[in-house]
Amino acid sequence: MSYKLIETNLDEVTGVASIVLNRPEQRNALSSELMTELSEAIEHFEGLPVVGCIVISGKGGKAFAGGADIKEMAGRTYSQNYKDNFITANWERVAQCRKPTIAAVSGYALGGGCELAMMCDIIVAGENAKFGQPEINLALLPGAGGTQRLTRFIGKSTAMDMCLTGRMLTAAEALSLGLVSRVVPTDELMDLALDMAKTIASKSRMTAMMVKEAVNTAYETSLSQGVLFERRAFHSVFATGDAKEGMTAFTENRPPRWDNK
Ligand code: CO8
Repeated sequence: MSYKLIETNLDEVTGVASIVLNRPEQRNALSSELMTELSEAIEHFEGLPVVGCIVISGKGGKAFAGGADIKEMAGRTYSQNYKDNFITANWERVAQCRKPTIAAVSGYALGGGCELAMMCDIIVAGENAKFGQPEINLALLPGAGGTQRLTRFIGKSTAMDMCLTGRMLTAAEALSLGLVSRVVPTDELMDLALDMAKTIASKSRMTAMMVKEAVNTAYETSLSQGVLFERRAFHSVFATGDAKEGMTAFTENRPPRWDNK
């Protein structure tokens, strides 16, 4: 598939797919055209059995993404937004991807850029990363989960601070708050992200998808419902060939062979 505003790559040996947001001169601003391409690429990779993990990053190093495209949004009206359900489907497609996703953030992840990163399962960051929800400076508010996912991930006080003052978190702050899982020197970021993706892709694909579903359920349900969901998933994973293979391989002291086709 060929795209204008993103670059994609698939390593069929490791099962790692990567998507690079490619508007560096516009700080990878998330225009509706770019988001359409991104959701198409996610759809494509999700459907390929060979893909075990998807890494999303931004070209140029200065920004993962500077947010939704303000120049494009400036002309929109309330009725257009309402009638089109303003590009929501394309944005949510990333969150709905059933395969594990990693956001590799170098530079700015602002507004919709921060929201896009939070739609991924894991965020890893270079030391130069900055996370923010500066929509308030435009008299806008976050529109793709910034008030909701951010609050669940880092708590009310810091989320309010970011959304009301527009202040950005450094990579170190984001790490200490649990927004990102790992921070490395910026020039090591892509190696780290691709390596993590390779590790994830080397596991049982089906079980990795079940793990993702179970962890995400923690954000959608009460604790008792979530624990019940997890228990049911745990019971059902015994019906898969991979779980049998994993436990058998352990008892036979050999590496497992997953049914990842
Ligand atoms: N939209 C459009 N263009 C942008 C954006 C953006 N979000 N960010 C940067 N650019 C453009 C600049 O206009 C500039 O273009 P040009 O060269 O043509 O003038 C180019 O990128 C380079 O920008 P800078 O010179 O400003 O680069 P710096 O490296 O100095 O600064 C920043 C980078 C910090 C990212 C800065 O550009 C900035 O503050 N950008 C705006 C950040 C922002 O306000 N983001 C929030 C946008 S609103 C939003 O995301 C709402 C999400 C709702 C989603 C809802 C979906 C359903």
